[in-house]
Amino acid sequence: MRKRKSSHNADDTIVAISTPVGEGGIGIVRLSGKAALQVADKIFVSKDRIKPSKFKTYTTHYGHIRRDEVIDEVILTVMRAPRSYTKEDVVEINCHGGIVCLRKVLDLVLAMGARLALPGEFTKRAFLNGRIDLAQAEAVLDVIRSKTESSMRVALGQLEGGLSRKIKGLREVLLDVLGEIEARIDFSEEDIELAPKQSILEKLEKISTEIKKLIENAENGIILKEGILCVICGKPNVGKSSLMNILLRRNRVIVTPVPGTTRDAIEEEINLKGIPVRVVDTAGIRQARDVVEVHGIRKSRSYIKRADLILFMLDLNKRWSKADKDILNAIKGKKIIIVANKSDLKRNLDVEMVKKVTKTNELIEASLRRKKNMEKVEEAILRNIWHGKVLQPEATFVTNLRHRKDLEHADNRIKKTIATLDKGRSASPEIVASDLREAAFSLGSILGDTVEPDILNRIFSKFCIGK
Ligand SMILES: Nc1nc2c(ncn2[C@@H]2O[C@H](COP(=O)(O)OP(=O)(O)O)[C@@H](O)[C@H]2O)c(=O)[nH]1
Ligand SMILES: [Mg+2]
Repeated sequence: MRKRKSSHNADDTIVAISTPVGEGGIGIVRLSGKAALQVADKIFVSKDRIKPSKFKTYTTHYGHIRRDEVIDEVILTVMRAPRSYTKEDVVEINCHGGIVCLRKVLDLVLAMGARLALPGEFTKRAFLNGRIDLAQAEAVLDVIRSKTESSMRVALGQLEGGLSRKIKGLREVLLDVLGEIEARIDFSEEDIELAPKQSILEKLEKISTEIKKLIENAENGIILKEGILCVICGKPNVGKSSLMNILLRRNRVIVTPVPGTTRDAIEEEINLKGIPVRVVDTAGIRQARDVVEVHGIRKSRSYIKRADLILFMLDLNKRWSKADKDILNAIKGKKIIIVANKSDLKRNLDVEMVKKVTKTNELIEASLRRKKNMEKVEEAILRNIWHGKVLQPEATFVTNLRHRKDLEHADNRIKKTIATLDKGRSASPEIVASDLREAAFSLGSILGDTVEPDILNRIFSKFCIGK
């Protein structure tokens, strides 16, 4: 892969503490750049007095970091360019994991002429030096932040270049087509009819179908990565907190027979068959009795606004009431699952009427006390997340909004071209070529071949320092 143009100070040798701040068994100070080995030579004393610049690549050495006095007892690893994370000379110093000694080693390295790395700068260099493309660089962050095994698997797939290969393939076919069309521009005053139109159309249709598949799957990919927000609503005492505890499989929230027990919204994350689901137990929405409840109810409403899915809880023992109606109003327009609870008690709720007024058939009768039909609630949540589709974890997922936008833009241009070509003789090769060029540009921007510097900065600023 060729070297990309860097926006700033790529000649500096950068350094950062690459492990999380706090007490740990070990902490790592990482250096990368032209002077990494010279800096290491100045501060590292190995047992046999050999300097790091003489170490073989991918070897590890015991010794001390010292200037005037010993600062820490460490293990130092050298990874020489170009076979390293950044494709530059990299030195990693495994120190004792306390923040004081890590800071002291870091300060010493800074004093020897290295510069503190910006967030994500190591990975940015890996990208700029052409070891990975931009989609892969973004996947590094996704791997670090994965919340479940499934999302981790998808991120790793992207890091290993699964998505990139697909995009690259599509882009190559597109560039071929573009080449054919551009050749015509030079040769004739005639319209595109002179080109082998049928074969061009077929190729474009094929690319468009592939892109569409990726876009369709993107919704799932983004869910897999970000998870969904699932909010439990209902009037006081219907069993919202009981449901929260059952979903979490622990007694997180206080459950009592007193209406209004939960006064604040409580958010926790669960792993539902690989999907990170943020579940929120809310204060029951009703006429507030005091100022605490006012705030609690306000928070409930704000969560409802942001929710991807609402679990609307009802009490089978109680008739449909104004309180239920108010909540139904508050959750209008949201995807809802109704959990009609307390099926162990006498029934007073007209379930058929509820289905009618809520316009949903997704109603589960359950008894949280008896743990009856609990798995049905979880199944319904999953069904709603995937719209009834079966998730294939091996598929290539787009998990990134930026990628989805670029794909949509590319597909737009390609569809426009197909429509123009379909119109027959009136197609202007110049316009067709310019649309396809734009489409190719969008695909290239996913890989980072054609990306704007400020987009780059935005992407890497989300990283932590040291990655
Ligand atoms: N009989 C019966 N009582 C339940 C059931 N689920 C919850 N409860 C009781 O209803 C009361 C209110 O429950 P809670 O979860 O605090 O409701 P919330 O106010 O909606 O959070 C508690 O006394 C629970 O023990 C159920 O399935 N059957
Ligand atoms: Mg509660």
